[in-house]
Amino acid sequence: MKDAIGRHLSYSIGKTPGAATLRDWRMAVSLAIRDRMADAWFASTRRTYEAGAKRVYYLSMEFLVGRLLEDGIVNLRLEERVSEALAELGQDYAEVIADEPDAALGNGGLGRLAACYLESMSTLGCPAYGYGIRYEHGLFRQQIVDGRQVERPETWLQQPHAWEFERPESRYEIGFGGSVRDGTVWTPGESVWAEAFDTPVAGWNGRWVNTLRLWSAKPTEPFDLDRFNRGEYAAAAESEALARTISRVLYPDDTTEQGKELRLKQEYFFSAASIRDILRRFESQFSDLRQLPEKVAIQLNDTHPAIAGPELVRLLCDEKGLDFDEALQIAQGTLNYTNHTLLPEALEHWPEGLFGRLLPRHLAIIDRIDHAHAKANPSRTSSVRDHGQVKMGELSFIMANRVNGVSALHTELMKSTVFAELHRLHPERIVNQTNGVTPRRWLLSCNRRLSTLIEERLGLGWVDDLEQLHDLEPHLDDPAFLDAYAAAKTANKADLADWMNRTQEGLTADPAMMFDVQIKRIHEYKRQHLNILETIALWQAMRDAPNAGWTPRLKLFAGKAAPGYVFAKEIIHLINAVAKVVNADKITNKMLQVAFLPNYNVSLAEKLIPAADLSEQISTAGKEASGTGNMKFALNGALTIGTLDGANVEIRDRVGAENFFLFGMTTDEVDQRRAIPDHAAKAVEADSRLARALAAVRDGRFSPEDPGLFRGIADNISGPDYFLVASDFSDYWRAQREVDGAFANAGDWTRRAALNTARSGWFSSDRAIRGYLDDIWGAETLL
Ligand code: GLS
Repeated sequence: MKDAIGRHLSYSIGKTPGAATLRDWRMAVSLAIRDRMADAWFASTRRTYEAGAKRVYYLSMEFLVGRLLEDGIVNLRLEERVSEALAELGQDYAEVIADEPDAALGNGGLGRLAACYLESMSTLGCPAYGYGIRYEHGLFRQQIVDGRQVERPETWLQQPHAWEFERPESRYEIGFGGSVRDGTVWTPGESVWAEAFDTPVAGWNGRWVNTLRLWSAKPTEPFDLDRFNRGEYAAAAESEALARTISRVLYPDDTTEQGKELRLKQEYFFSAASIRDILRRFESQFSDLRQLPEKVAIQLNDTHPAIAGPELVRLLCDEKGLDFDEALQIAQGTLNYTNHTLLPEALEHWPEGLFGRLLPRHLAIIDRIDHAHAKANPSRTSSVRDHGQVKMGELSFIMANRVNGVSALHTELMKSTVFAELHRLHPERIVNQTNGVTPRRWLLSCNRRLSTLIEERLGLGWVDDLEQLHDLEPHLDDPAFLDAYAAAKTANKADLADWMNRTQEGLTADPAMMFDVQIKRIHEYKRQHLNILETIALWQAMRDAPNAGWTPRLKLFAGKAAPGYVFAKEIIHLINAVAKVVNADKITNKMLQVAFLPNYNVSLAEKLIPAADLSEQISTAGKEASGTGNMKFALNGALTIGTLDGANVEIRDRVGAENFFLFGMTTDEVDQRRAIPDHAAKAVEADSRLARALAAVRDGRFSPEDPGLFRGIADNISGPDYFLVASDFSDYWRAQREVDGAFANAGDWTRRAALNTARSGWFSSDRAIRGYLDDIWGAETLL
């Protein structure tokens, strides 16, 4: 290992040890680890060809992979060798690992799920490819300036990326716009190249390695030398800049017409390139396109790649010469669709004008698909095109062999709400696959203290068979085990507290406090504002009775708000404003501290989750499709305070109701409550704590220099309150006080935390992928 690192330092990076920077060392180690993946990578491909096996293709706008070096080292079981080698070379292992920038190619749970699934597919030996976009800047980097979110471009690719292989020979010309002649001959008005970059994804023990193939946009028109020579430098580079725009950022602000167009271009760009690549690979091995459903399963991760359906039909008809009905049947046998949200604003639809301008041939194909479907299902009343919009959820459903939800509750709600009619017509099509998380990253490597303790008791079999964690339960009768479990948590908290106290102004975190954590995208349905309101009420109650024996708490928040989502940004501002006041209050600040940690990403989650005592999963029932953070917390021994929403329901069933703090209305109760006029005003009237906390927000207690600053939030909660913050407040307060009481009994708390770990094995992404293999893809594993 030492030689391998040394060789890369000299011959790949071109530095001597004396001149090498931390980045140089990190690059050299990364290349040495990547080398060790190569043989298994080639072998995986060879075995897939030899077996004539079915391949799985996971198309996703997001792959939130985070850092890759530690993942690679852990999965190849090279940790000791690397840390020893680095020590001999005078380098610090942890520093080298931490030098890697996060690949922030995703927004939240949907993108992280795609990353966990890729890793699990490799662990299980399922031949698979991830297909997405190689965003130059990924999701924005969040800074907090004067309490407010400021977005800065993410710069992860400004330095060479150690893990990828550029494949200039694998490129496809992707067209947009133009016109259609004779009904089928599409001549695009402009085009770009989609060029492939491949990253190997190694599973546990490095026995199988799959590929993440990300597309980068390149100009088809070379740089304009004539204009350059005339001194028109900017104009000369214009076509290149325009082409690159397509793979520049994740989720461009689509509140403008240009933003919408760019987003649709991105979706077509990566879907079309992927479909062509899939067909090319298929045809290199098989000759009959009718075999496609037998040899290929394509998973559409949400509706973002939905255009892959019409594109596949188009290629089969217009380019391969199949007739339309046959092409449609082949495509429907090959494609599957995962729905990740029921929120109407997140279910994609495109204005027909824009769609027809950019993808004229596809719009005609969508109409034909829709007509064929309506003909076969005469009782259907809805259609893909509706009120001048093209509805991508409907399209995805119609084009899919299987459609899945991501938790039991969410799947049932899909059947009874957004897809009620299509479900009636195709009652066998919707299936459930509750989400999962990879135990390699989310326990073994992020929580060394706990995973070492588990290894001492159970060995390492649980790492790829997570249900084995059940075998911890007998150890809970051993006081030494519980002490060690508590000690691991305390040490994780101490590390986090040290780091936060160094980096967060005004904060004095103490590991003896309860670490109460809410980390996720900032959204009204996730109700960070319910949490901060309860924080305010708690602070007021503490000030009233400072000696009432309060359980000391640190409230931790992190998460990004979409740049155009004004209310979510106000919530961030309010949290920071409350933190400033509360942390400075000498009466309460030994009992209550609040922090908003900037730039939430995968690496920050890896720090926070192992140190959490309490996991906040407090969405309005029916709104959180599943959640995956909730699973990571339970696995790492945080108790959940949560509503009956998404996968919380299943977590509670498994860890036991007595080890979960339930509060709030159910999905049905939410609907009933919303129907009551003035539901919020009534709730405020009935709860004096809530009224007082709201008054403090409204009257500028946290913004003395601008007293009206947060009035909008208070007015929303006591007015329309669509997400029912006010109506759930009292019960949330009650559950939080139950948490206080439980935390005060340290021994019992530890036992309950350990039970959460022991009973979370079902939430492994290996289990989820087995479910997809059996119920959706009909594919075999080769290990
Ligand atoms: C999401 C849901 O909001 C989450 O509840 C879910 O866990 C995740 C993965 O299935 O998908 N849908 C979405 O649009 N973003 C998400 O994170």
